Amino acid sequence: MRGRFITLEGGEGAGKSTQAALLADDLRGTGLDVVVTREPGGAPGAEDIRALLVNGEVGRWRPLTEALLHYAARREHLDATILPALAAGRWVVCDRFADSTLAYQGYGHGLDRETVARLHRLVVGDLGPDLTIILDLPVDEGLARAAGRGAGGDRYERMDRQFHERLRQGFLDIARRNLDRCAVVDATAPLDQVQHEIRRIVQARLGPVGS
Ligand code: T5A
Repeated sequence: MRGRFITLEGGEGAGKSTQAALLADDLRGTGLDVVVTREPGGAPGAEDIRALLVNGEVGRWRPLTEALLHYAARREHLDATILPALAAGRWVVCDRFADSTLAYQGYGHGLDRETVARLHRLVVGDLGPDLTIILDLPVDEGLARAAGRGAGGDRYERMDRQFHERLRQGFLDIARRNLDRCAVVDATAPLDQVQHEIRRIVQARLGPVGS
């Protein structure tokens, strides 16, 4: 039986990586075989493309070029990691996926929705998450959490505050337009409460899991 595909989305520092690991542990505790992966990246070639995207000057790429790089990495990630895992019956928990392109390159950088949709149809087609958790929190809080990790921040963290506000509203709009697939979680809550809420949503949306 095909595995399930769950994505975590949201702005900078929302807690996606932390919650992806916790969710995977929860699912493994029920006997499931789980792969945790991320975008951009998640496969050797895709990680090479990631380096082009997260490093360097803020204005390094034009919006369409940037979207093409994300979709190139995504196709590699799908073929090398996600699709083989799902076909083998494994569950895939992915830290960001295509909603991030619409939020960042679309709502954030102003690339129009139809262009992103056309790229998506060409590169990804009908493949998509069974469930998307959108972690929502105020921009300043997310940026402060991300900054707390030190190292000066990656290219996206250095983009201006208005950009981050647009993509926060973008993720909320994506959730409103995809009620069957998406659930928004208040990421200002303590870690364990966010974890509990995600566990509740997974069970409610995907049914009892594991053995
Ligand atoms: N991107 C990506 C695009 O522009 N288009 C695309 O199509 C895709 C796929 C790299 C960048 O690429 C862009 C978006 C990104 O900027 P990334 O590696 O996922 O993507 O980078 P970030 O989103 O920046 O990921 P972060 O690692 O910064 O944020 P997370 O994963 O949301 O947050 P996390 O778990 O690392 O937590 C951050 C800090 O907050 C604490 C954690 O301990 C950690 O210190 N924390 C909490 N503190 C208090 N309460 C809670 N509930 C907390 N949860 C976590």
